[in-house]
Amino acid sequence: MTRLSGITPSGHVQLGNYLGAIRRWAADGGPDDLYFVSDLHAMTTAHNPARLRALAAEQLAVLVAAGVPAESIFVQSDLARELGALTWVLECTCSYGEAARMIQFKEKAKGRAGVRLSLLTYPVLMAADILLQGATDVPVGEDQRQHVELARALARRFNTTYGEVFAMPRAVLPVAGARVRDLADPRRKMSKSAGDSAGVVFVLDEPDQVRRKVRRAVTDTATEVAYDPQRPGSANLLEILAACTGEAPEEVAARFGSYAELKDAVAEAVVETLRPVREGARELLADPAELARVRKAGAARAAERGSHRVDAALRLVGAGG
Ligand code: AQP
Repeated sequence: MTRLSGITPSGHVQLGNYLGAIRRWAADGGPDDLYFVSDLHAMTTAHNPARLRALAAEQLAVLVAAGVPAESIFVQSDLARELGALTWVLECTCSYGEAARMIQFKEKAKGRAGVRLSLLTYPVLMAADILLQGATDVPVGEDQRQHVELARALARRFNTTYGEVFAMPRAVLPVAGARVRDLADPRRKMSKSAGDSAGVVFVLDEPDQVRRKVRRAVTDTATEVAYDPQRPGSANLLEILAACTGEAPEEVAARFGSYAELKDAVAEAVVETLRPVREGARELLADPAELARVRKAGAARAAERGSHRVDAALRLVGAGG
């Protein structure tokens, strides 16, 4: 079984990415699991090249510092040649109607001017990500399920039309991690690309920034601290603290007499949980030669794992040498 998970450098890595995904990748990953920084996917909407490069480096450093095995990490664009060729082969296997049916495309393109063609075709690049690496299990949320189904349909069609090259992938439920909501607007999830980052704790934030953001978190008018999912602001703080301490949110709630005390405890727990990751990532970012070494080794392994599939696919469609 090969599980493949990605993180898109669409903004600075935030606490939800860490508690909901990265921490799990480090703790529960199997020997064949793969993790990648999907920088090519961050180009489907307007982007800034220098910022994209810096964010991809930051994510790589955070993954390594968080304890995700370095040998299982790679940056997507380091495989741009293999992925570009495979995406083309898969686009030639995919109908326009299939791509245009993707709900994510319809939602993201709606009402927008100058929509990039890549917003329509990125599920095919995602299929290439999956099929190149021979991934069998792709942990995704509901919103990405349709894309994994597309990858599966393309793999099956290719294999029956031209010859067996690809393993059949399936969407699997991600290991349940914490769902973190925005501290300033707990009705929405914490996101790295949120327009207003007042309620977003970034993994590389300095401790004082973390404390400030947590102290300003929106709670509710009730005075006693209790865990009630209908009160999203306070529930969010209790869930964050519980995720940091490994307890249940109800258990945590019983310890506090006021929101001020709770916020202090949440701030300290978050600062301490993120400390080793922040310090490790900053150290790596300050050592570009070491970061480049890690990146190059990951790219070489990923290319070695996947390039025979592109070669075989090209040969079978009647292309390539
Ligand atoms: N708030 C969150 N709580 C728990 N888990 C979260 N994840 C993201 N936000 C939260 C998980 O982080 C992993 C990597 O995320 P992604 O890069 O694939 O994109 P995303 O889910 O869309 O994350 P963001 O931060 O919200 O990015 P933008 O702003 O670009 O949309 C995934 O496993 C995700 O579940």
